[in-house]
Amino acid sequence: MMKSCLILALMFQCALGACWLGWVEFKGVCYSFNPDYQPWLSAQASCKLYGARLIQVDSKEKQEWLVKTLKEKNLDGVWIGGTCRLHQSTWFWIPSYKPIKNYTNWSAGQPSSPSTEQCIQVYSYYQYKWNDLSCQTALQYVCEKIGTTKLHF
Ligand SMILES: *[C@@H]1O[C@H](CO)[C@@H](O)[C@H](O)[C@H]1NC(C)=O
Ligand SMILES: *[C@@H]1O[C@H](CO)[C@@H](O)[C@H](O)[C@H]1NC(C)=O
Ligand SMILES: [Ca+2]
Repeated sequence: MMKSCLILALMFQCALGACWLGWVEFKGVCYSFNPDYQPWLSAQASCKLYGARLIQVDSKEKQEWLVKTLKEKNLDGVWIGGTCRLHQSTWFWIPSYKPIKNYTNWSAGQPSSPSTEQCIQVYSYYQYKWNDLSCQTALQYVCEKIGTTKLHF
């Protein structure tokens, strides 16, 4: 009985194009706001477990939605998916390898130290604009489901 209820519930979510329980929808994509603290690589790996990636903040609209939701969820200083750890002078969204070029929102004076601070955080201290920070730092993080909201097993 429990099992069939669960399956029905999942099918229902698929049909409605909704997100998993605990995930939030924005423009047809699902996001999870994770309160645990992880270095950037572990955060990316945690997202991947759910068929997701760290959030790609590639528009003003998405940036503003992210910040509004961080405040609602009481998260701060989070990892997003940008890094220059592959090429020190080039910032990419990983894993899509989309160059961070058309849209950026660095805080004044950032990125400050691309040789040692190679991952991007969004932090209230910088008015929620972007700061480059050592990827080893353990931070909260935001995942986004890649592509569709469909559930894959
Ligand atoms: C940059 O980020 C701040 C804080 O989220 C936001 O208020 C502002 O609109 C953003 N600016 C642009 C150009 O996206
Ligand atoms: C940047 O914008 C240009 C012109 O609007 C567009 O052709 C290009 O595909 C964009 N590049 C990325 C990486 O989004
Ligand atoms: Ca910095």
